[in-house]
Amino acid sequence: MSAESTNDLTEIFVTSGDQPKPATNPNYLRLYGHHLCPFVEKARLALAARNVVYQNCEIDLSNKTEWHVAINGGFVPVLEFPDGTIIHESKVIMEYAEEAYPDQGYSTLPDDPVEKAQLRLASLIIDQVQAAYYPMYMKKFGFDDNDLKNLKEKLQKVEDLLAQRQNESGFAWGTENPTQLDIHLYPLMSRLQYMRGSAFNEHIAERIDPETNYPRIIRLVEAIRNREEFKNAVTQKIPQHSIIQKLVELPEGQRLSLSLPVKFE
Ligand SMILES: N[C@@H](CCC(=O)N[C@@H](CS)C(=O)NCC(=O)O)C(=O)O
Repeated sequence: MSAESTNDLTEIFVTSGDQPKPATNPNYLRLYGHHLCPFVEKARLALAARNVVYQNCEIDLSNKTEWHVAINGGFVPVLEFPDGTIIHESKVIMEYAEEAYPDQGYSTLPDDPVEKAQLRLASLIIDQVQAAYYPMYMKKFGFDDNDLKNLKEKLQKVEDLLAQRQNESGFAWGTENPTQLDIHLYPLMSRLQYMRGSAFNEHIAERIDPETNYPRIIRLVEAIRNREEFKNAVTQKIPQHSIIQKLVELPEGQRLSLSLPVKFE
């Protein structure tokens, strides 16, 4: 790891708890993350919408360094600027990407302040879906009928929200380009779709059957995935399956943390 490149765009890896912090990149932003983290995925999507170039640094979250814990308790995403300034929290990074590059890519918010507020209000729905998703992962095969009912209700709320404005583009706000609402929805909704063919196929995917029951959600997921600028920003299906497999094999009561490397077969 000592030969890492800290002043160009070569991807770097922090894989052990005693690895020193890579020197600040004097030429580019650096995004500290993990390729399986849905919050990092939001940051990557927002940066990609604005066509922002950055160096990627993958962090082993099962083996945290002191310097990372000192930044924010050891969470990702973290964004570092060429002068060493650091920001974190996916929502904060999304807003930074939106505001700092008005002449690049496209805006992920409407111009009109009232529309903007309405979109932000609609985006809060993701917190409810996330709360319904959590037991599904944590209880694994102990996921019960009440959890399923709750999750289905929340997904129906998303489907109803999409029914208001989604058009042929597939994006939630009926816009030509994706908005922050799409970026908030995509990571969780794509994970739902990625349960197909995974260790959670029969237990969860079959019972939710998103393709039949939530066609608007699936259309949004596909619309995001088909965008050229997001090709390298979205989490891929095979790594997603590998993490579900790891979760399934995890001893009861143990917490899953995102390690490196993750085997993709
Ligand atoms: N509120 C944070 C949440 C980020 C978060 O939970 N990231 C997870 C990975 S998906 C993490 O860093 N976990 C480290 C840990 O649990 O110790 C954000 O939106 O950025």
